[in-house]
Amino acid sequence: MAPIEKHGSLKVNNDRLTDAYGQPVRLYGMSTHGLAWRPEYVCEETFRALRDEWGTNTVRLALYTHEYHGYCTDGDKAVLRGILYKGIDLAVKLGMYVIVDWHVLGEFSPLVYADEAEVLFEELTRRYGSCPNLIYEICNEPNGTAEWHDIKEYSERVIPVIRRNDPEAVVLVGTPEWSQHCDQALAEPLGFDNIMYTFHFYSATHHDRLRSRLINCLDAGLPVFISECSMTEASGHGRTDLESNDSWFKIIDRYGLSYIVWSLSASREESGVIQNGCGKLSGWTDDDLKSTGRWFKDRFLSEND
Ligand code: IDC
Repeated sequence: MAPIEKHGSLKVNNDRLTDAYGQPVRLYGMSTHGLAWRPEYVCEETFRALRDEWGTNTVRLALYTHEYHGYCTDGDKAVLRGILYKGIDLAVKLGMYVIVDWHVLGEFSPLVYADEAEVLFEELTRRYGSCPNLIYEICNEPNGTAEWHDIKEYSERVIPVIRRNDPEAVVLVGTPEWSQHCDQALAEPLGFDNIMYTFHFYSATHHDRLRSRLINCLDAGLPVFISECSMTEASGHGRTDLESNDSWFKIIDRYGLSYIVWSLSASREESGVIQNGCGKLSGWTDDDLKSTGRWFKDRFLSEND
């Protein structure tokens, strides 16, 4: 049964993501790399493989706003929107959940491109309205000088735009320092329903200090969604740390968290789960995957949701 048939439209009940039947539900799957970098994976063959060969229920579409032909810099908006819509339409066709990720990163603060965000989310929600598959992630990773009050101000602009056309949609909100400061959201949460705050980890860089921060927030009842993680260093390169990764996944299991893995790409970096040079769009064997790909694929297949 397709994920959407099983769970229908999602809601945030207290601190939990729940399905149309009021049962707790967990989303898990792969994030694309930037849509401008790797558009080839936004195709039916790949999404079908993610659903049927890897057992995932969600795909995240990363639309960079700033870097490398970013949507708000030198990217071709029409082309990028075309790839984004294609990805959403495919996920809907295959009954998967789809996270539209407004990939704030190089510009630090989501306020920099807030006008463009309003335009895109207005257009998206007009187009997809009450489609239960969509989840809106309005700022991937604020960082640098961006503080929680900037993210709040931005959210208070963008969330009402989304709510006008899609009143019940689940919205994911990033936090300062590359979505690691969920404690600041806990201290001063947003005044909207159906919100989850994102938390990102890269197991070889992030250890106990951040795990404790996350646990404190979860124990205090903050709704948290891991919309990006990997077992590499935060650069996306370097070694993997299996032991630290196991500690992170113990938390994911204990609290029933959703998690999305960075990234579906055959890049030179270890976080790109497919071997550099492998051109396949589906049917990846273990030899076609890096150690990250093998680990996460096994993990997805062990989910029994
Ligand atoms: C990285 C990509 C890399 C690209 C870079 C651009 O893997 O190919 O050159 O972005 O700045 C994040 C970000 C995500 C990063 C990833 C790895 O959300 O965009 O991707 N990462 O560095 N947060 C922590 C790690």
